Amino acid sequence: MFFNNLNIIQFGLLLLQGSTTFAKHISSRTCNNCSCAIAETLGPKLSAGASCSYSTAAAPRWSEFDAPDPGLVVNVATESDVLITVQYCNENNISFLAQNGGHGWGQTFHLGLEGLLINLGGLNSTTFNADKTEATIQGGALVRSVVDAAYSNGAQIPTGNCNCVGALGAILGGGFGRLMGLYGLGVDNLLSLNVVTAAGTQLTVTPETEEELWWALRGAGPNFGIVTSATITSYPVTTAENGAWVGSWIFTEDQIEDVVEAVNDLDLLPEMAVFLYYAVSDGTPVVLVSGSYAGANNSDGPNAFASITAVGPVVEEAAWSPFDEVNASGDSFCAKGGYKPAYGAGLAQLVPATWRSIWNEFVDFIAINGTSASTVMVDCYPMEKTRTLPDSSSSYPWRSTINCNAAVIPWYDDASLNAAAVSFGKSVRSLWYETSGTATNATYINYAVGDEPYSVVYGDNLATLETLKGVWDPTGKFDQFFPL
Ligand SMILES: Cc1cc2nc3c(=O)[nH]c(=O)nc-3n(C[C@H](O)[C@H](O)[C@H](O)COP(=O)(O)OP(=O)(O)OC[C@H]3O[C@@H](n4cnc5c(N)ncnc54)[C@H](O)[C@@H]3O)c2cc1C
Ligand SMILES: *[C@@H]1O[C@H](CO)[C@@H](O)[C@H](O)[C@H]1NC(C)=O
Ligand SMILES: *[C@@H]1O[C@H](CO)[C@@H](O)[C@H](O)[C@H]1NC(C)=O
Ligand SMILES: *[C@@H]1O[C@H](CO)[C@@H](O)[C@H](O)[C@H]1NC(C)=O
Ligand SMILES: *[C@@H]1O[C@H](CO)[C@@H](O)[C@H](O)[C@H]1NC(C)=O
Ligand SMILES: *[C@@H]1O[C@H](CO)[C@@H](O)[C@H](O)[C@H]1NC(C)=O
Ligand SMILES: *[C@@H]1O[C@H](CO)[C@@H](O)[C@H](O)[C@H]1NC(C)=O
Ligand SMILES: CC(=O)N[C@H]1CO[C@H](CO)[C@@H](O)[C@@H]1O
Repeated sequence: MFFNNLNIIQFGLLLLQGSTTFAKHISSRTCNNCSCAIAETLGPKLSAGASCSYSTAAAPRWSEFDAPDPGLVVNVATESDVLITVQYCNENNISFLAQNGGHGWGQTFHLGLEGLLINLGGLNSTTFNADKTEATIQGGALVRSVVDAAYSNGAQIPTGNCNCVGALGAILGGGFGRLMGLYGLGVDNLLSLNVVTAAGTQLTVTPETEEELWWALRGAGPNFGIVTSATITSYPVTTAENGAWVGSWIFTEDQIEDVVEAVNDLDLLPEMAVFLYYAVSDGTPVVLVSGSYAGANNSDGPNAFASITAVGPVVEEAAWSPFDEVNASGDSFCAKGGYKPAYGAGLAQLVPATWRSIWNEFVDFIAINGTSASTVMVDCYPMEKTRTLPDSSSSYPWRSTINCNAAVIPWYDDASLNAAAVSFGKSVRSLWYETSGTATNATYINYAVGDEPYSVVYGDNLATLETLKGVWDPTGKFDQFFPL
């Protein structure tokens, strides 16, 4: 949905001129729909920096496939704006959804023109305590801004890998990233959460204040509230150590079995993470492996990935970069727009024959005109640190199960390809599940779609989460992301 930008109402500017001007301005426009009425009555309650828009242009999404299609976007500027907006929606029976990085690809969003999108993008600060051991991330901060803030404060914060993803969007589902071998999952590093609840109250949630809600938010966050800010452990490191060596290797199709076996067998030290992709390069499908080794600029990286390079890549690139420049998964994945009905699976192992079958499916799909940005990917992480905590420590269910998150991302601009893309996505996901090496089908919530049985997303926590949902959100106001 793209409305004209001219319709943007700058509440802040208008409020500075007084409420009479505001009313006059509104009445001078053709304003006879429900969204208009909301903007008129909610707008004056918000802070000066907030604005409203009938366009989603200021809050673009990564994928247009089944994307929320709100009647009104509220661009909040303060944490109180979130509270006021939720209270207003509750009083007026308006459905709402918070948007952060806009990368959620679950197909469970159903916000329509009668609904309101709360764009958290203005809540983007990351601040630190004096000794840099704790950081407070606001609800709309993107990975890029958190990584930049951490680097310039001589610290590291566990985030997702891609610059463009909402930092808390990723963390509230679990939070995988290249530093998790050292620090554990994102949820393991949270210290407290400022939350706007379904009841329209603002709570500071810690293990001491609200033990059950604390547990639920760390794995199923989007079902239980809007986190306006989170305090998280930050790890001071010297500038020399605040970087990573990243190697990228391209292999040819005939090497698939050897490459997959090498990635599967790789001894992942805590500093490491490894990524395997199928992608199209200069019109040709290729197999790409990328390896990350966090720490100072020394020779540990190449040694650690020697079993990968032994397979014989046709192209090899490697460099050490300071952490604010490390983004090996590539800004290319971040590109917004187009249709990307992605499907994901959690894996305990990578099986060469499965990846051969997936290659064949990939090659068939990208033969369709306009699909060459499509990709198949898997991220594997050292899990020892994460497994020092018990499964029961948070509502993220697959701590002791999943070593790797895989996703297939069909990517195109022509909606007539939707059916072919969905079929390709589901087929690849089935291939993964069949040889996942896990006892049951399991998918990390942030890589899931919504057509899976919810036990695949929530595991054995499903019943407990449903009970807590009844306590904290009995009328299902947070019902857009794998609703419990
Ligand atoms: C290119 C790309 C790279 C990725 N890389 C990683 C990665 O390295 N590690 C990883 O773990 N995941 C990764 N993911 C998956 C990612 O975690 C999910 O897509 C996640 O849902 C994105 O969050 P977002 O804020 O960008 O999206 P949004 O669509 O804005 O949010 C997704 C859901 O979370 C809710 N939400 C977001 N912020 C808040 C908040 N502050 N409080 C309450 N609810 C909130 C939203 O309401 C929505 O329901 C990646 C995804 C993509 C597309
Ligand atoms: C509501 O009115 C505004 C202002 O005239 C307009 O920009 C917007 O498109 C309308 N919304 C719908 C859902 O018709
Ligand atoms: C609230 O809105 C929903 C539709 O969005 C409607 O079904 C329901 O009847 C409304 N409830 C009240 C009390 O108006
Ligand atoms: C944070 O948001 C403000 C207001 O939208 C913007 O001007 C600023 O550039 C953003 N900062 C970062 C680090 O993204
Ligand atoms: C990392 O070390 C290598 C080898 O000493 C050197 O060539 C390179 O310039 C260094 N990179 C950075 C960014 O310092
Ligand atoms: C491929 O699609 C583009 C538009 O996406 C179109 O311009 C082009 O003609 C198509 N090519 C073929 C061979 O169909
Ligand atoms: C797991 O996924 C596979 C492949 O999609 C499917 O055949 C199987 O029925 C699923 N298992 C369960 C228990 O749902
Ligand atoms: C290696 C790499 O992809 N570096 C990129 C990291 O992000 C910055 C800013 O987005 C880019 O300029 C770099 O090219």
